[in-house]
Amino acid sequence: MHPRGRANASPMTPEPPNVLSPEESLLVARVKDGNTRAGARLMRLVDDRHPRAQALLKALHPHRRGARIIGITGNPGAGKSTLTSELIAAYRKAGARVGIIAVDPSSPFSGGAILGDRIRMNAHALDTGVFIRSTATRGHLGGLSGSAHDLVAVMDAMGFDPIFVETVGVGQDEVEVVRLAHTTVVVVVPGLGDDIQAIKAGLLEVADVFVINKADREGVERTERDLRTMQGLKSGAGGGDVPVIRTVATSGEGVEALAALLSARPIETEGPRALARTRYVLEALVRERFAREFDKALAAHGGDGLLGRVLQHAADPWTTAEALFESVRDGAS
Ligand SMILES: Nc1nc2c(ncn2[C@@H]2O[C@H](COP(=O)(O)OP(=O)(O)OP(=O)(O)O)[C@@H](O)[C@H]2O)c(=O)[nH]1
Ligand SMILES: [Mg+2]
Repeated sequence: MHPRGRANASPMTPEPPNVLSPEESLLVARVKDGNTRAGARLMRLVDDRHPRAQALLKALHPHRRGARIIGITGNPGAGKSTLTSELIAAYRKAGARVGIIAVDPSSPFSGGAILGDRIRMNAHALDTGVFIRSTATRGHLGGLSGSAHDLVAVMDAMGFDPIFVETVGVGQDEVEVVRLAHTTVVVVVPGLGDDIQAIKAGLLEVADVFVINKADREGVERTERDLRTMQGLKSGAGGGDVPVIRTVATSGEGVEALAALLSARPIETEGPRALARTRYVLEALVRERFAREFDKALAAHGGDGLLGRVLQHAADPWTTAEALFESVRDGAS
């Protein structure tokens, strides 16, 4: 019943997983040389969680260059994509090749967001010095996505620097994904008034820089004051450690200043912050792997049938979870 795969593949001597075929080696070589088509191909494999993607990423790893990674997050419609597009222009003017990863929160309601991003960044569509990619926050099976990180790795090896990761700050996972960045920009807009608390605590926590975008609107002063107050409350001191920059993304106002501020920030390669970033990346990769294995284990244990038994109290959740965990553990080796 089982298809044998390639005719010459012996079941006793499986292909060493990390050894690349000549075609795969060529693909990796092209990616590190910055070839756009090769890069796009590898990113597709990464996004599809193709079985060969990891081996390719591992081979690419020695060619990473250490690009600056900038996270951009904020409430829906705050102007993140417009701002990113302006930042791209600023960095392009300075001669940089810029990568952008637009993270889709994978909600059924966000179908238009990515399209919107694409249109807003259309100005850069024909520029080979700009690479724009979209991806989903969650792995296909609900885990925290490791693919944003993997796409960053590919762009970094291709020589794009800086790399922007834009994500909508609506849920924990969506905010969390910017933790893989060296610097996180949180975009807010004026006019929130008393509702500034509507900016999720999670958003405040990840901010290295606040941007008050749409500064052409009323209430900028108040928003800035509120932000500084919240900072003060958080740090317990005078606050204000986190810089606040005003922009009008639609006219480009303030964008040069923002780009200058971002470029001046050190890229931390050691210390607690760098370790936390690394920890996040590893956790995302492990969780994603776990989510995949969990789904397999659940299916192997009867899928909906098993869920039904737990639901009907015919099986207890603890014993069932133990059995599933053991399957995940044993299957993952
Ligand atoms: N008045 C004003 N409008 C702006 C400014 N920046 C962006 N906009 C408008 O705000 C709307 C949303 O902008 P986007 O850049 O798509 O916002 P976003 O945060 O990327 O949106 P999502 O990705 O859907 O969360 C667009 O209509 C922009 O033209 C600004 O500085 N001032
Ligand atoms: Mg956007």
